[in-house]
Amino acid sequence: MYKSFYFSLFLVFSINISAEPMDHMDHMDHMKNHSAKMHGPIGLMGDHFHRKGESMISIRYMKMYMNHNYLGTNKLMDLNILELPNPTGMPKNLSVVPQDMDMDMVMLGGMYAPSDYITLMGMIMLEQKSMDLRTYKPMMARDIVGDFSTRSSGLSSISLSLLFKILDSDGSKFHAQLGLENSSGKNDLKDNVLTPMGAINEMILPYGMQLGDKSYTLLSALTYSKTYEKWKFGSQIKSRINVKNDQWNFGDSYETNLWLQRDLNQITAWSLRLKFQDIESIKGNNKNINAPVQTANPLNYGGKILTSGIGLNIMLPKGSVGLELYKPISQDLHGPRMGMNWGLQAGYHVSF
Ligand SMILES: [Cu+2]
Repeated sequence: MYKSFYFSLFLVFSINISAEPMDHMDHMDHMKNHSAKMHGPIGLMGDHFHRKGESMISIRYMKMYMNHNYLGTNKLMDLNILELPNPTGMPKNLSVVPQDMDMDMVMLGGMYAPSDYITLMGMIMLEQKSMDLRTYKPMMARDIVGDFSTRSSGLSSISLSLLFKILDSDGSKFHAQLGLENSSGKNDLKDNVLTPMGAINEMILPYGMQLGDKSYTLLSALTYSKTYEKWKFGSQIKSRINVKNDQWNFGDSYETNLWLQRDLNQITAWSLRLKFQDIESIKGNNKNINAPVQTANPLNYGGKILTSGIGLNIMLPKGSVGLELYKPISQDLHGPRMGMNWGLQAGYHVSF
């Protein structure tokens, strides 16, 4: 299936080469579309391309809060998790249970179009993660030993992409993205952990708390949008495929986005978005990551997640701001793992 995806990418590039240059009507069309819905919902990446000579910089802040454990589509209580085996060794059962997690990210982005057909896009991501956990006795009555928190922060990843324009006429825009992401964040960070025996040990943090996986990922996407007066409809399919790792990597993922935007007035547009993600489990492992906690198992990552987003874009005298709030509609997770409760993204773009 993904082979045919690449074949169609190749096909659209070939068509693009033979495409005719932009005519006067297209230019008029562009001016008419200069509204708050010129950019898609703020949480989308690479949703638009630029015209020759244009550049853009953006800063975005993203937050995600998780506070429930799932196995498939079912919510789990701590009690259920304590009954599960510990695949990493002793003790026999899982004994440390994640309670909640906050992820805060800052993304710095730049875009530049050396021609009407190609836009370069670069992104740097900084991340901070913090997780609260509860430790239980490893056997017998499984009493609570205590609570503790772990934290990590720093550079997470850098990416560079090319966006290829395929179509831009009559309010329809269609483009492809091809890029490479280097997850350059540290993959061996340590923090203090409360063990089931009641000791505090410094240990290498589980996969999900690391800032990166030292891998390279191929990014590819196709984006289509259609503007019709006050309305705009958009869709994007996207894949992230790991091409080179160091011991382990976060799983490949496939994502589909559908969104609808409507102008509220000259400078404001609201949006509704549906995002479907299919994320694979972690590939490979680090032998030093072993603790009686679900997150130390590479299989307990990923799943199928359908998320809704409601957003607002506002044009400013210089640039524009966007806000989007997220709530999952359904989660079928490779658990036991924590699922998202809510998220948000806020950002500022300026073009020149
Ligand atoms: Cu841009």
